[in-house]
Amino acid sequence: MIWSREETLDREDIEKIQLERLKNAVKRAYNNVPLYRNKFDSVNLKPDDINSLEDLKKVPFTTKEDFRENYPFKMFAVPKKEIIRIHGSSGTTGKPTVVGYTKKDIETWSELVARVISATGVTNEDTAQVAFGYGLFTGGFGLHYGLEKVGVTVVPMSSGNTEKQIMLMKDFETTVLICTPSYALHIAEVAEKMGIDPKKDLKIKIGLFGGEGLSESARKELESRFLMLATSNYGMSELMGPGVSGECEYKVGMHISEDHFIAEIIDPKTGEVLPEGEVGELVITALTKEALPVLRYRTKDLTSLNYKKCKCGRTTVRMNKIKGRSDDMLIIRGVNVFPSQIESVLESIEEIGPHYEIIVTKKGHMDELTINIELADGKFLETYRCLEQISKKVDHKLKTVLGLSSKINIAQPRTLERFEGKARRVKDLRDNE
Ligand code: DLL
Repeated sequence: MIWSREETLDREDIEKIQLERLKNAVKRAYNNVPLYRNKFDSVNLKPDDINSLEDLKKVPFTTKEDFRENYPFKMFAVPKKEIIRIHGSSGTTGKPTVVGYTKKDIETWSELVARVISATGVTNEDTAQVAFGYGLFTGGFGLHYGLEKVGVTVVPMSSGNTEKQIMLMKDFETTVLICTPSYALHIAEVAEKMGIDPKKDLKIKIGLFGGEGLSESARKELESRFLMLATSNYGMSELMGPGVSGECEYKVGMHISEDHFIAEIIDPKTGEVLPEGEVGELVITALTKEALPVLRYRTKDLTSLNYKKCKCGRTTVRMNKIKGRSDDMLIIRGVNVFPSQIESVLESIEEIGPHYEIIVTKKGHMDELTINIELADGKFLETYRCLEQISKKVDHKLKTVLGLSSKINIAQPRTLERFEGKARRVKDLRDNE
């Protein structure tokens, strides 16, 4: 279902709205946030110089470091008394990236999430279990308000407590599961251990998965284990949280709400804007955020854009699956390795499941790459030859793609670490040695 008329506007009409809102967003940022005033002044730019969407290219980028340096509230463009909510994303180290919302921001956020939810086919007839954490993380509350706006019956279960989660899913006849894909896979396994067959005993028909990528193998596994439509949706705290984009029932890219966000793809090295279809770093300008204006935010997420009208009737630009992050590149023995390359190799091998670990260590002066994989099915454990063949296959394919040899450890089904939120699959232990 299409929630808002704005999702189906002609390009000309979308751009008209974008330009008007962009001019306002730029003025709001320049007049109220010293960081933006300084950035504009440093390149001799005034808000009045922005007169077309093309002019956006003149605006300097905003980065995660800007948030860190302006911790906690210096990015806010409104007096503190107008802020009604604070969220934050935990960085790997130290202090969180802090974001704030006015009353209107919360309304906008709910609207954006309502669109993402409706695009998957969820309606007010549904019961949705939110298994994202409620707290500083934007996942729980973000989805919650959007679901209420659509009129869905919400079960605010939060993440964890998996057995109870499953019991309630069964008793409440939950039809929509909302969490990270990693956690959904874990829920399926725990259910089976409890003697509950997710296909028969649960009524989940739609999964709204986000906060991390949904690989095609994980999608396939979730769809067959739950008999559901598994969809991916994208967002980030700095841009509001979930609700930036989401897949419709056709699962051919995530629709971006363009009346609220302008998306660009840049070359992460040069900052140059790339044409439609090319892969690069996603840069987003938020057009309507009041509390915390964000101009040309470098998300570090690598993807490409597609402006073709979708079969669902939406005209909004779609972003393709995130191919990795520009900052998650590992340098192993001088070779640039993206975890997403390893994931796509593993995905292509049917004997192994969607859980894996990438471990980088140092032996003397040599970097070592170890990949822990898990068998999809215990039957492969039966013969040593079988295991050896799988291991050789993985090593060979990885060598072809990465140009590096790696050590492959094969674990029994259900033995690698499982996650209740976002999975942490890469462990670079070189600094610890
Ligand atoms: O993860 C917001 C969110 C919550 C989105 C729930 C969707 C559902 P952060 O914690 O700030 O915010 O992390 C943002 O997560 O830059 C991506 O790298 C990654 N990410 C989020 N959604 C997806 C997705 C939330 N669908 C960071 N596919 C982003 C791939 C995703 N990566």
